[in-house]
Amino acid sequence: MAADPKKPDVPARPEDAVSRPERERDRGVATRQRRKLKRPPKFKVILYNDDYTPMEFVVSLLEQVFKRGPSEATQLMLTIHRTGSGCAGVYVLEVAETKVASVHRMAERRGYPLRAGAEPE
Ligand code: TYC
Repeated sequence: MAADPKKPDVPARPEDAVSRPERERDRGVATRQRRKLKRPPKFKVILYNDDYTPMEFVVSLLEQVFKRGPSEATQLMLTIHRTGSGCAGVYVLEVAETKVASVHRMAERRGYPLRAGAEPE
């Protein structure tokens, strides 16, 4: 087929070289697919009470791992101590699992039986 003199075979602007949906994605324009994306599910990190882990250790762990302030960490530790468990924080799954692993690693290093777990929010 002969080349159409009205249609240049090299695009005048670089963005004309890609399909319309690709251009929209590049510019962050909302597409049907994008609007359907949901926020990732969140998980509570639960700390469980036990009879052996020192209160001060739980408080410092709530400060270090879960970024709680000193008085908030103390209140939360006492809630866990009295009720048997409590939510230390809410995170996406990978972060929640990392926090649980940190709790277990820090407690085991000191020989404490402190347990934590992640559960859907
Ligand atoms: N019950 C522990 C004690 O009396 C304190 C404690 C609080 C342990 C919270 C674990 O998740 C916990 N020393």
